[in-house]
Amino acid sequence: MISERYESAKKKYAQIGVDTDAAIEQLKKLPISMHCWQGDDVQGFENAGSLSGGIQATGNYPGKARTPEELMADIDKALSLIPGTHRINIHASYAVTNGKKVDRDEILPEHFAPWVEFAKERGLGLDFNPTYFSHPKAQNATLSSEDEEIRKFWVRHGQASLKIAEYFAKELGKPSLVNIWIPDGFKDIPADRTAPRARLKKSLDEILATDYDKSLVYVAVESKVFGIGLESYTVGSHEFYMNYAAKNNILCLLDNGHYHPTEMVSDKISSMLLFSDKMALHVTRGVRWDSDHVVLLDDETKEMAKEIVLNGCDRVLLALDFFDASINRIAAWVIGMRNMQKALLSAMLRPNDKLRQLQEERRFTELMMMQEEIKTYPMGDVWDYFCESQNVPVGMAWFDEVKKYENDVLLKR
Ligand code: RNT
Ligand code: ZN
Repeated sequence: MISERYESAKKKYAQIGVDTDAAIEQLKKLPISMHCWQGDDVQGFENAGSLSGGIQATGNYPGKARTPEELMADIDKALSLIPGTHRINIHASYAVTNGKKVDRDEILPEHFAPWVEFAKERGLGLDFNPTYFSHPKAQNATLSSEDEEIRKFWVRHGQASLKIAEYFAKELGKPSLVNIWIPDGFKDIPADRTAPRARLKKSLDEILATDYDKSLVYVAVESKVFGIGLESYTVGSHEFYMNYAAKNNILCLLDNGHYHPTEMVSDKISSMLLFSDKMALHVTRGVRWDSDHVVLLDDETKEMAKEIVLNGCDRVLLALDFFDASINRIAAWVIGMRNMQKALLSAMLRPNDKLRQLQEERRFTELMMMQEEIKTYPMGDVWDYFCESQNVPVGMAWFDEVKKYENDVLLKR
């Protein structure tokens, strides 16, 4: 049944010059970095209390992970329902210290050994994020702090993070991305916009001066337009990081929740990649603000996927970033990951050369006709076949597994 549907879809796509087998091969090899923090509402293992830094998870769905074992089991469950082999994105606040208090500037590779073991056994890659929030020393500012002791503390945290990512890369034989995001900013109009940015620049210089293997560790900086309680000014703005990254030969990470609501990240990717070999993305869904809703198969996700496919999948380090505590957290991961993959598949199933040619020849009527017609092509049949060939549930069947896990595991927590 599934393979029959696939064969018929394959023929239909072949008529417009699209090779569905090739698309499946490409999708299979494309890793997405699944963010560990959807599993516990960005709580981490430090007992740090509430989430700070102008970001927020809302909802109180039962069964969130409370320990490394629970979080890893939940990730396992999610991965068993997502086709392909992926990466896991770890935040520093998910260090496994077995009850010992280890401050952020003291974290060592050994505190992440269980994550490495987890990844190794499953053939996953690992990415790393220093955690510049939910900490007493992050109450005012971090890398841009006017308090030299605080600023230095957070510089040490950044330096420690590079060493941990280097350890990930060496152990797993795959490069690791370190993504730096800080919440620093002001609620109201600043008197001086320059001084905090100058300090952030200095702090980043100090972090990057660490001795680390640049072929194994990619460093990215993530900008933002505003946060809750930090509405008027963000130290790490888009222009700040775009210039910093270009000058220092590191990567920009674009989070599509971090721009003005009508400003599209899909339109930025081509420009970024004309000036650097690689960039990184946090794919999320902002509803009216940077609300980090679960990624859907919506127009902008598809448009970003199109740009990734057109510009080279190996040039965009792809991660998800959302935290919805109002629904089953494992389902949230599965929906978001599968949607990102569906968006990529839909981009791979476009007759991209033909469409490009129509644009170059300014045959816009035909271009519009074709782009609209392919929207109802049988991508679902290719997707189902892909899921089946990857030994994951086809269609809605995965949800039965989540419900069972909710009853057997989550509701008992
Ligand atoms: C915050 C940034 C950042 C965080 C994670 C938890 O607005 O998007 O990437 O979501 O570090
Ligand atoms: Zn982000």
